[in-house]
Amino acid sequence: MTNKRVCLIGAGPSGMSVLYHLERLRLEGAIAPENLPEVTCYEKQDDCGGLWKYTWRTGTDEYGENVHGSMYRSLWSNGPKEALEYPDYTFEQHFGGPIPSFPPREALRDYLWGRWNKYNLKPMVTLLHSVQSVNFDPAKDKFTVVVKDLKQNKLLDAKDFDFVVNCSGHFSTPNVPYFKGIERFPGRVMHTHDLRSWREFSGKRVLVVGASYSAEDSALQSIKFGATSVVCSYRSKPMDFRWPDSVSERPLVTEVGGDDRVGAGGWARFSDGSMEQIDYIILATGYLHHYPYLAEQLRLRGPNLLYPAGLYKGTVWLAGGNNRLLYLGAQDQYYTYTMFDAQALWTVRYLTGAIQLPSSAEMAADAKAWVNRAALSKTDQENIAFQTDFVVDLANQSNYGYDLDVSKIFYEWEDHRAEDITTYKDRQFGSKFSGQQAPPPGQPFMKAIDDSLEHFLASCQGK
Ligand code: FAD
Ligand code: NA7
Repeated sequence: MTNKRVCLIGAGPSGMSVLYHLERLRLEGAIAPENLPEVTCYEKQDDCGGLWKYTWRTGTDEYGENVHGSMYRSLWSNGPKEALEYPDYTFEQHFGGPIPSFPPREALRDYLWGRWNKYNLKPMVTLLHSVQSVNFDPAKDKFTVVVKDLKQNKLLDAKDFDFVVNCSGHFSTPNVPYFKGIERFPGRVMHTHDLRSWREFSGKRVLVVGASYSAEDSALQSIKFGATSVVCSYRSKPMDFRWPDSVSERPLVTEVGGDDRVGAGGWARFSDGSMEQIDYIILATGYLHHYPYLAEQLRLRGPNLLYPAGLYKGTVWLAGGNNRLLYLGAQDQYYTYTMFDAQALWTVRYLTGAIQLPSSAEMAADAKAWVNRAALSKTDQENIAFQTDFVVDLANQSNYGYDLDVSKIFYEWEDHRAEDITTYKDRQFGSKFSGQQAPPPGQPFMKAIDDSLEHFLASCQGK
């Protein structure tokens, strides 16, 4: 009997956690050789890191692939680092001392790499290879996967796999709604997926559509970089933060328009009948679950939810009944790195035969119970409690070895956000795993412009 063959798609935090636990357990001798799967990890970018690998590109890349990156310059962690810290690799271990609770993107990326380098994971990733199609062949009882070698511009021969682990992320294909008149709006219209720099908003009046994390950050970053005003337009409910005077909220935009003369501005009308003069439109309207390479019957669809339907343990794709397609990181996210990590260890235990699946009926009932509970979760507090239970359940099932519940940190973070949305990233938390209390940042978030690791570390030391 040959060992199971696994196709792992994507080398972001989720995919790398699968490689991490597999290699860790292999080195610990915890997996019998006959249970060790043969994993091939395909990553379409030229390096590991997923969204944390910044790219200046937008649209399509040099190989004609859709650009994966949705992160922009000047992105600081939106949650405290203490809420995403790996228990077996703390920030203190990585940086050799305390750092503030809200680091910029480069510092988080550096931290991720520190953990990946512990087991020299990069050579295990086949970079610049984009998965083009995944089909399940019932006759062979295998997945058939076609991959494109981007550098050679060549489709490789189809390969058979017993399992597919999809870690391709779901904050990469923008959800782009239409608003009446938008095709004649005289200013720039962009989705946050394509945002890279905030400098162009200096001196401008900005309309932000959306009322979630991207909308919040777009409003603050625009102001930070000199926008004169920001109007945020919500579909369901306002963010209702204590905004600076230059930021306001309106109900849903119903129409936009403007004057075609060069240099003239535009306007937006809202469902309460009010109007605003605007120069730019930022669509902070979220992302689509978009897996065009997966066969129809394997594709997860729908909105961004804490528990997408049809996934046992939020991971095993139930439709079709072969239970050998897994999705990691497909949830909406309060917990991030540690949630992916618990999911990854659960996945590794399943792939190596240490976790056995219950009957189809039991799996469907379990998934449905989570879906039903998620539907009843409305407030941030309830959502955090929900995801905590989800993560802890996965960790318990997979013998994770640490208590991943950091709900208290998230509750406190929500309180800070409600107190003052402009200063919550300047607050400090204590680490559950190192015991270390974070120092204040070198500069307040609303003043910090240089997002480089060097500058961040220098400003920490300057404190
Ligand atoms: P991703 O990071 O998206 O990685 C998926 C990988 O799959 C990519 O490398 C991609 O190239 C690859 N891939 C996709 N399709 C294919 C294919 N067909 N073939 C081969 N490879 C493929 N989280 C936080 O914890 N803190 C934050 O401050 C934070 N800020 C965020 C800001 C923005 C703007 C966005 C969009 C997200 C943010 N997140 C944040 C959440 C983020 O989703 C997670 O931190 C994390 O990156 C998800 O990891 P992942 O591995 O599941 O997916
Ligand atoms: P989210 O959290 O999925 O939020 C999307 C927002 O966009 C949400 O407020 C939606 O309103 C709004 N939306 C979606 N469609 C429309 C239309 N048609 N009209 C108006 N508003 C709309 O995405 P984010 O980009 O904010 O965050 C994703 C990740 O990136 C997150 O994990 C962060 O870490 C960064 P709704 O409330 O559904 O009515």
